[in-house]
Amino acid sequence: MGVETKITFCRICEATCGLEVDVEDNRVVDIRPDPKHVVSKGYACVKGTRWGATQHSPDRVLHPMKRTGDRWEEISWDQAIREIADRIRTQIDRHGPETFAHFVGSAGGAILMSPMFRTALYEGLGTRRMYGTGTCDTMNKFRVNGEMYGAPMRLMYPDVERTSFMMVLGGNPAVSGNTLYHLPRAQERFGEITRRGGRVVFVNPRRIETARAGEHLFIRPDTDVFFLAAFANELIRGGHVDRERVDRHMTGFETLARCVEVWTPERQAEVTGVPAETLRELVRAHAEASRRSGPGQTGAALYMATGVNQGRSGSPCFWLLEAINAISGNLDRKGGTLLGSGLIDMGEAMGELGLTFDREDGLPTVSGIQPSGMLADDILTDAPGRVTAMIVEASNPILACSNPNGRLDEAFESLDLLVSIDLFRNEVGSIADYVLPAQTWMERPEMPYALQSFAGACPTPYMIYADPVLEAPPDVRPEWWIYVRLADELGVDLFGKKLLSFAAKSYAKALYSPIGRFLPGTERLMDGMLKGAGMPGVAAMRKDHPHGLLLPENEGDNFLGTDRVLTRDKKVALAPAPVVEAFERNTERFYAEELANRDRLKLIGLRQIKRMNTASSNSEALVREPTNHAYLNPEDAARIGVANGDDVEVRSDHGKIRIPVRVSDEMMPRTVAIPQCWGHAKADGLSHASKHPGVNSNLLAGDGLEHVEPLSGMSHLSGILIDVTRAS
Ligand SMILES: Nc1nc2c(c(=O)[nH]1)N[C@H]1C(S)=C(S)[C@@H](COP(=O)(O)OP(=O)(O)OC[C@H]3O[C@@H](n4cnc5c(=O)[nH]c(N)nc54)[C@H](O)[C@@H]3O)O[C@H]1N2
Ligand SMILES: Nc1nc2c(c(=O)[nH]1)N[C@H]1C(S)=C(S)[C@@H](COP(=O)(O)OP(=O)(O)OC[C@H]3O[C@@H](n4cnc5c(=O)[nH]c(N)nc54)[C@H](O)[C@@H]3O)O[C@H]1N2
Ligand code: SF4
Ligand SMILES: [Mo]
Repeated sequence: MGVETKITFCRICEATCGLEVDVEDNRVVDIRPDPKHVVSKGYACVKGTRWGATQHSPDRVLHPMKRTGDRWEEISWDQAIREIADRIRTQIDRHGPETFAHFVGSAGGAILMSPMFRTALYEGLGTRRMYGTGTCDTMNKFRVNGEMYGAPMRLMYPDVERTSFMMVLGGNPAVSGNTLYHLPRAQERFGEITRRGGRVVFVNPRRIETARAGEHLFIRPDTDVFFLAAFANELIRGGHVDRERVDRHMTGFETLARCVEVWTPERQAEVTGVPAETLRELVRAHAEASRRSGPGQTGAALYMATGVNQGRSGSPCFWLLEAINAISGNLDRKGGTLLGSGLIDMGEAMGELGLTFDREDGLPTVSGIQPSGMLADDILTDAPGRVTAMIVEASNPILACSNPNGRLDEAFESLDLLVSIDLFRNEVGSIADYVLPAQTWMERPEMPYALQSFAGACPTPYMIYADPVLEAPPDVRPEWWIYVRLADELGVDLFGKKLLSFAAKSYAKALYSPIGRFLPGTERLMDGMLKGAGMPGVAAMRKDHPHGLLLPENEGDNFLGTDRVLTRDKKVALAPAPVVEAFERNTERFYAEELANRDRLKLIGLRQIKRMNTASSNSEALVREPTNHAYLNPEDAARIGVANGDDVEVRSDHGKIRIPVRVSDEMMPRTVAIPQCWGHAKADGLSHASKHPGVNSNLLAGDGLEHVEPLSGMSHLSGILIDVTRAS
């Protein structure tokens, strides 16, 4: 056959970098960055270029598997679907529909077809128990967008290409590939802001890799709310408010001003560690940039990511951040923050999924996602409606979610039915009743999902379509197919429409029968979506734009004062009641606690370039280190009496772990970072990962109502109080 080079894009993280893949006999021979990709322009990281080892891992699950005791048995799809459907039915008959839950992980966020059919199946069965790691990373943003702009998917992004002042709190885009807006080549693009005379400031308890592109400012974990409140207050007191814009397009300014007025630069400095004068100087620079307008030199933008989202004040923080962008006149303006447009208007389309209060504990379900921090409670409770059956798609919550003292292991083990849809038998798969083998991203046709294709959160607007690079092994299936087959077996109507449901089920049944190869693939659906939005269809994208198609730039001035503001009065709500109320209820109390705990250590996470959550730990091409480490500032290490390589015991209110130390002046004093998503001690299907399991830091995180942010259902995963001692 010889080697053939195929053009595609990586779907491991949100950067979705362009790739060239050399393929021979349906095997990856080499992967390189695609120099012609219209946005990533020759950038890709090692996770993308070394994907071959994961793709062709001997551990990959290639057939439906059933567990009986310790024994795994290969079964047919017919048997798997029949038995799983039977057992779902039994549980629902016994306990009601809410007993059957779903959990989706971050890899699920890149799969275009799955969400539609997954939701249709669960809605058809009448259950809303759909959990996900969305409540580990970003649900606070969707909640606040709903409150301020009228829909969770009204998601602004910073205009990185034109801004002259950018501040990034709690993200490390050069390593993470960024989140909630498209930014491959992050380091280079932030560097360009500096080169054209602007400023980029990274506010972070760790001197992060990305900070090499600009300035870095230490902040004590989980204190951003005080910093942002003081920033807003200084901005208002200094007269840097765009009154005209505020009066015309926004409500609640006076309430906002009243909320922040007690938060002076001096007061915040007591707990954040950011000197009052530094904050004042930043506000002046921000105000000056906001007034500027010139080519490549206009506007200011604040952005925050998971480090802040995972604190106790994730929603109030995002509210203050968005309010600062808005009142300073930077919202909907070049160089500030913009609302993109995608193939559909996701804000409108997802409206009703935005926010529901279907839980008895009063926690909201944001964007249809139940709080992962309540999952163990929801399983282990005796109350009617408890969860007894669950499908986990593309996730490994046992390592990824708060798991105080192993409580989540216990919860999963107690389920009457557990199904994992995955490439591997991970920790969840190992205790599941069935593991169903999924396709990898190289085996699917795709456009980038949600934020890019549908919401257009792209500073450089573009579109791309990629054919499958490899033919999938004969017995693996796309996730959507599994949901449709289950719906068929359970007699559930999809989308509440008999005819459409019948068509989907017949199609799924025929797809893997002898006539399957004559049927059109799912790219037909994508073709419809593209053409429906006035873009070239799949054939033209494939032929004329394999490296992506650049779309018109977003010039701003297309949101405020238009129907795209989805609040009832069509104005941006600067003081949404539930957020203001939470801010007022908690902030003084949290401040007092911060003052009392100033000398204690706090734990944060650390993403590493070679590891994608738990999903790349089995890659021989990526992971060689035997374990993760606890990173300590030299001052703290000396006080505790430890040096590089010594073991420490780390204790929180929820659990304890033992882990070796690395001493690093990248860390802020009194802050300890431990890379999360290690601790592969129990997976029976990850042969490489089990040789260097490392330690699960989420055994130290709490769960239940007290450790879930009440506005958004976000888990408290960053800024956890800990004690560290030398291990005996
Ligand atoms: N302390 C702390 N904990 C954290 C975090 C933190 O910052 N600090 N981050 C949190 C965040 S943001 C997240 S998103 C979670 C991540 O946790 P998860 O969302 O659970 O994510 P992964 O480990 O990336 O993926 C889990 C599984 O997806 C499988 N997979 C990969 N591709 C596919 C596919 O195409 N189809 C299917 N069916 N399966 C696939 C992989 O084999 C892997 O087993 O961790 C959270 N945990
Ligand atoms: N290499 C790699 N890339 C990934 C992932 C991965 O596991 N590995 N995971 C993917 C996923 S699921 C997601 S959601 C994204 C996340 O993308 P990012 O949000 O960019 O992720 P992180 O690198 O964890 O950045 C969080 C930062 O917050 C800082 N921080 C912690 N606590 C605080 C705080 O209280 N205040 C402030 N200001 N900063 C704080 C941490 O030091 C860290 O640098 O990354 C994705 N990309
Ligand atoms: S940054 Fe790395 S993992 Fe993320 S899309 Fe690009 S190549 Fe893939
Ligand atoms: Mo995430």
